[in-house]
Amino acid sequence: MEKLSMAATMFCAVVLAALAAAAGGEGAVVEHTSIVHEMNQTHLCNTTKIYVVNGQLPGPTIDITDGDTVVVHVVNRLPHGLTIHWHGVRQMRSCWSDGAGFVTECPIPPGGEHVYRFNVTGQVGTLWWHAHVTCLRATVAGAFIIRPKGGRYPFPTPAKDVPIIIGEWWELDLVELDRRMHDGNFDDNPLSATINGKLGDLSNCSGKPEESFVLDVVRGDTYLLRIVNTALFSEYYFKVAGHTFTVVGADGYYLTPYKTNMVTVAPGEAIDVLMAADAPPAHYHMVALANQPPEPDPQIPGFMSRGLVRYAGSSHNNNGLPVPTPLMPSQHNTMPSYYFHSNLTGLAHPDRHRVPMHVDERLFFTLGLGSICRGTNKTCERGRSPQTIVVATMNNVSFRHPTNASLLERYYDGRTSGLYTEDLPTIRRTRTTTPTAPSSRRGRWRRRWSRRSRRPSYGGSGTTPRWRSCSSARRCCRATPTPCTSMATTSWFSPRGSATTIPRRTRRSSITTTRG
Ligand SMILES: [Cu+2]
Repeated sequence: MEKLSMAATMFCAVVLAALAAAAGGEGAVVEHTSIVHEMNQTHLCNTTKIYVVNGQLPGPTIDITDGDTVVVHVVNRLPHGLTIHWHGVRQMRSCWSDGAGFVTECPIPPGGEHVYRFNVTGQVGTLWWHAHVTCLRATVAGAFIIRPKGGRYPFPTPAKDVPIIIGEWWELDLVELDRRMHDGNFDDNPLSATINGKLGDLSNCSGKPEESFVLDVVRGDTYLLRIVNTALFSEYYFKVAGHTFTVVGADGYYLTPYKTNMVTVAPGEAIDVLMAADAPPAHYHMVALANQPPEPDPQIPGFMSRGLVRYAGSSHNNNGLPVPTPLMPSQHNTMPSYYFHSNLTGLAHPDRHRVPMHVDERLFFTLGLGSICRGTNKTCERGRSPQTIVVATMNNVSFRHPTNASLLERYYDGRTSGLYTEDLPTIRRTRTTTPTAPSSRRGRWRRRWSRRSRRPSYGGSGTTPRWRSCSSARRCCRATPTPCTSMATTSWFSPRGSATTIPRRTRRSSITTTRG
C-alpha cells in the first residue's frame, strides 16, 4: 500500500506559469509522472496480475485546456517494453510523441524512462491514452480531457463532468493473451465488462456481488458524461434507466446536439453526453452491454456491467423499492449502433472542420483479411487451417511491426532499405482482383508478411500546411526520438518465462504546484 500511495503522490499534474511558446502553444504546461507497474487485483474469487499506472484502474485522468502543452514522464517498471499512445491527439509537429511502438518510437525498455511532450490545440472534449503494446491497453489506459479555452462550452456549462471508462476484466495475464493472439489464437474472452474498473453487482462469486460504480447526482443538475470504450474488442451499448442523453461531442470534437436514450461506443471511441438529473430522487441502474454480430460470426459470451445513479436525498436502500434497470437491446442487434453513429454530425465552427475542396490525389483503400503461413514456410494449407495465421490487410498487403527499429526514425535517417518500401498500392483494382470479390476468394487468402507504405506529397489535397514556416514534413516534426540503436535485441516482450528484475528507482519530483 505504501508503495502505491507513494506512487499516487508522485503522480503530479502541475501547471507551470511559463508560456509554452517553445512547444508551439500559448497555454500552460501540464506535467505528469506515470509509473507503469504490475499489481495484483482480486475479482470473482481469483487474484490476477494486472498492469497499471500509479496503482490506479482505470489510470489517472489527464485534464488540460485547449492550447496547453502536455509533458508526461513515463517510468516503465514492467518486465516488458512499453509505449503510451495519446489516442486522437493530432500531434502537430510532435510526431515523435505519438507513442506507436516501432512506428514512431522504439518501446521504452524495462526499467527505462521516456518523456512525451506535445501541444494540444484546436481539439476539445474527450480523448484517452493507452499502452500501445497490443493487450496491455486493457488496463494501462485513462481519460484525456481537453476543456475549452475560458470554459466556453457551446452548451450550458455542466455542474460536473464524469469519465465513464468502459472496459473488460481479463482473468488472464494480458501479455500471455497477446502472445496467443500473435500466434493466431483468438479464443480467449474477458470475464466481465467493467464501468470505471468495477465489474458491477451482476457478477458474483459464491453469492458475494462485485462492487458497482456509483454516480452521485443532485436533482436539477446536468452532468457531462465522458464515455470512453477501452475494451480490447467489443462495442458497447450504454444506458441509464429513467434518463436520456444529449450527445455533444465525440473523439475530441463537438457535435451537433443529438438526443437519445442509448449511447453506442466502439472500442477506442470517446462520446460526450449531457445527462440531466431530472428524475424523481431515487436510485437508477446504468448498464454497459457488449454487442456482437450474430452467427456465423465467432460468438463471445454476453458481457455486461451494472452501475448505479444515486440521487442526493434518496434513501440508502431506495425505500425498499426495486431499482429500475434500463431495457437493453439484444446483444445481437447491431442496428442501434448503425443508427447512433449515422446521426452524429460535426458542429459547425468557423475555425474548424474546414473540408478541402480541391483534391490532388485520390487513394482507394480496401480493408480485408488474409492468411499467412506459420513460421518460415512459403506454402501451406490455406483457408481456416491450423497451418496459417489470419491477418488484416490493406489493398491485399499485410503489415508486421519491425522488431529493432522505428519506421519514423529510419525515415528521418534515410535508412529505410530492408525496413519498408513505398509502393503500397492505392488504386481501385479491377473486378477480378478486388479482394472482396467472390471470384478472387482463393487469392484473397494468400498473403505474405510485408511492410509497404505510401507517402503523400506534403501539404497535398489543396490544404494549406498549418505550419507555414515548414518547407517539408521532416522539418515540421521536431526530432526527439527514443533512440533505437541501443535496442537491437529488445522486442515487445521479454522471452517467455524469463521475467527480468526491474531496478526500483528513486525519483525526486521537481514539480512546484500540484493539481489533482
Ligand atoms: Cu488508440
